[in-house]
Amino acid sequence: MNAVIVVDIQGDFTQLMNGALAVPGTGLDYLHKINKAIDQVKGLGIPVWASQDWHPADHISFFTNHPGKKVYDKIVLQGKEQILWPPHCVQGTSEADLLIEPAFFEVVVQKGRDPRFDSYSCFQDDGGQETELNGILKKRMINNLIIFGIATDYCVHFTALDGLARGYKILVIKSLCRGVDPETSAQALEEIQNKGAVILKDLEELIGAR
Ligand code: VGL
Ligand code: ZN
Repeated sequence: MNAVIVVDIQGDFTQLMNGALAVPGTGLDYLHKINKAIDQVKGLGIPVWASQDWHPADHISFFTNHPGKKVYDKIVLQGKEQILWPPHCVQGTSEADLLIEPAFFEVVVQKGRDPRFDSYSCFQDDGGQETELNGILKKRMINNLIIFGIATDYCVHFTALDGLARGYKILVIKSLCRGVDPETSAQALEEIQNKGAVILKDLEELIGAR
């Protein structure tokens, strides 16, 4: 069984909404492409889910919560590199809203809710706390995950890695993803491909591959 996960299509990640962490290539055209893709996969009978970055105002990933640090500085947290982001996707703000009609989604998985841990992955945060995603996938007997959205080099990357580690077949639709940085985005796609993910150019390739 298949499901699509549309990752973090939220105001703060888009140029369209002048977001705090606006990712290149996320204007109105991109939103149109995402909406069209959701329509197409729904037409194939594939359930569409979404993730939503959902941080409290005192979240550890915000540079503003680290006195003396600047935006995009890197620090080490629990032995892992942490980029200090501009405050983004703060719970309850309009910039954290999904830019796609929420009724389109069967399931919306929120992540990064614990102020102490960042969570690029939709499966679990950096403290090891699982979201409900794996349980719901198992319950619905979904073993193929089709992933696209923002950001290629962060949430798409780590959700794909965690999905592979849990034994899912992972397909990423490249033309429907946008990355913070071209270099780390290319590296992310290469890494997940080396670990067994299938990178498809576009949705047509997916439909052809079924
Ligand atoms: C993300 C940076 C910070 C993402 C979330 O969802 O890709 N990136 N928080
Ligand atoms: Zn975040």
